[in-house]
Amino acid sequence: MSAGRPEQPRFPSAGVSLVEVIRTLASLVILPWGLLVHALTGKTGSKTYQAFIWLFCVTGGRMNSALSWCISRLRPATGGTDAEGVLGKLSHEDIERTAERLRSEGYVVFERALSPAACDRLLQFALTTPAKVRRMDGEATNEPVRRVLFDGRNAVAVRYDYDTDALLDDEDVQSLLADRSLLRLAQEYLECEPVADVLSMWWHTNHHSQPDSEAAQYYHFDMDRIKWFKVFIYLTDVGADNGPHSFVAGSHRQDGIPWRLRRKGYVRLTDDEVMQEYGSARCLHLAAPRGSIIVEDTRGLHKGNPVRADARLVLQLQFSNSLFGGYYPPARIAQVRSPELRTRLRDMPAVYRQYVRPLRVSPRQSP
Ligand SMILES: O=C(O)CCC(=O)C(=O)O
Repeated sequence: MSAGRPEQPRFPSAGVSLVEVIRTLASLVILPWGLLVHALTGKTGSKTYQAFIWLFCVTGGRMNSALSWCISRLRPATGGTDAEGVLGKLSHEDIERTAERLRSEGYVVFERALSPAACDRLLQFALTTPAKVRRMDGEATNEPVRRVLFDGRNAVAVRYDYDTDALLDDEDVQSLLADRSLLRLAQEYLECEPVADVLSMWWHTNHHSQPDSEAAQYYHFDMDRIKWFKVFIYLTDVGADNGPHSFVAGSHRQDGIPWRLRRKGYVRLTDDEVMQEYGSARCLHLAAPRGSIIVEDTRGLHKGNPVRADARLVLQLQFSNSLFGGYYPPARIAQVRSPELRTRLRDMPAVYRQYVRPLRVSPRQSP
């Protein structure tokens, strides 16, 4: 027991303090109201969002499962077919198997899935498009946002982020957003019609060798949505020294993160805390060549490792079962450049409802 800090009253059998019980009761009142407001306005208030995160922590994910069950009944997936795309030529059985693996392990790696030509083009995009310099631990929060061209020999920060609007204007990114294999996997895993909602690309550099929490280099779980998966695409080779992505296998499952850690709330965790709980065999460091894709349920504990050699460039897509949750500023598809996206916007417009789209999606041009 830590010295000097009064113990909170506890419910001995449940290992829950009185403060936690009160917070849970308040969250149980706030969340249904917030869900109704979201259904009517599309907005999630900050109190509702806090209640949502806390109820994930208290229920070990059961609340998310219950809400996901409702969503899958309201907006059932239309899938059931084969799909060819960046993950390969997948039969319906392949897709079911991959979704099952995602359910049990929380991640699946597809080595060298994206073509070298697409990696080259996306790398070129990253080298010619200004990126936001991300604030590092200990830096003032009120500094104006700085956008610079990334220079690998003279990195000024640990992390550089690209604007979603710029990414949405790139043909390769558009093709990935419209990729049939990713969309089918999303339908299968989320058990509903998915929404493509968070899109980002960033560099991690060796600007300093300490883990930086602003750059997501401490273990954490995400709780932006009710259910989702992320698609991390390595656009540079990632070896042990290039900050491989780490994931704790199975920690995305119900009670996959123990109450001891969940009761801390939405915080960053040290390697020691995570190692003590899971042991090194479950803490995976996913080094892989460029073009490799990690599909991952980031409800499980994950992080980027500090870079000790060349910088790492990652593109990340996300597919979710709802837009309820964290706020992301509106982003816009200024021009539809990818024929696949043009088709998908016509056939599955709801998948892209997070993004402002051109008023009219022109029909496919005949050659
Ligand atoms: O960079 C990584 O590998 C992890 C990134 C991450 O966890 C995040 O951006 O939330």
